[in-house]
Amino acid sequence: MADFIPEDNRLNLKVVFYGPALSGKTTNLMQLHTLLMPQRKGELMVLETRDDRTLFFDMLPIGLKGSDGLDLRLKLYTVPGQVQHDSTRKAVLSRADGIVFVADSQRNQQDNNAMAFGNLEENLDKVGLDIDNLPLVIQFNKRDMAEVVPEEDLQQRWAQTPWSPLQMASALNGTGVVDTFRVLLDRLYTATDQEFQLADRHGIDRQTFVDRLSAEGDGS
Ligand SMILES: Nc1nc2c(ncn2[C@@H]2O[C@H](COP(=O)(O)OP(=O)(O)OP(=O)(O)O)[C@@H](O)[C@H]2O)c(=O)[nH]1
Ligand SMILES: [Mg+2]
Repeated sequence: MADFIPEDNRLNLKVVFYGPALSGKTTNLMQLHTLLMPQRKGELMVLETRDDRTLFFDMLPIGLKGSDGLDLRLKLYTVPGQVQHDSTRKAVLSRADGIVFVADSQRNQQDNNAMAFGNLEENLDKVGLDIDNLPLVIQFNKRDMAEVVPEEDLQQRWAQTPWSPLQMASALNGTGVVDTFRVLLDRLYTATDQEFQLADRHGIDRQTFVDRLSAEGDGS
């Protein structure tokens, strides 16, 4: 749940990367950590892994105080995708302000995607969040792999949902990671502006919000 602290003029927001096991949630966070400007990000916490599988969560803090004075802080989390970690997923999901659902594009992973999306709907309900009112972006990752479902089929399949169009990515080489994040930020702005009057009260328009939280560095 977005949290405004008037004494510090600080706004805290939480974004969760959700999806089936091995879809590339941790890889998305690692790429954001690499690609975003150094001043905009803190340390990437990669917690409790075994064989590169997330057992608890990863977290990357992002944020910056602008000349407008508002200290915008975003915490990006990943959940563990493996089925057995459901109680951890629910805990990480609680009070989320936005979701990036990372699906796996490989043909043989489509049932796992559907199951994980159903699990997201279920857990959102359990933590008292309404999927229809939550900024949510769906990314189909691993486009570089053989045997992926064609983009056109995926776009068509999701066309009648509020989450169309889908974002395509190959997180392993960074493609589509920042773009996905910017679409999420755009949707997050709409929701946050409604609740906290970012434009009227803080002078922060959509472009400023998105750019401040997703400015890329020069690789140094
Ligand atoms: N070829 C390819 N491999 C990827 C891509 N994204 C991630 N991977 C690989 O897929 C494996 C799983 O990636 P992770 O980012 O750890 O997946 P995760 O969703 O965090 O998995 P859990 O923590 O178990 O839920 C790793 O070996 C990654 O290098 C991609 O776009 N293309
Ligand atoms: Mg992970």
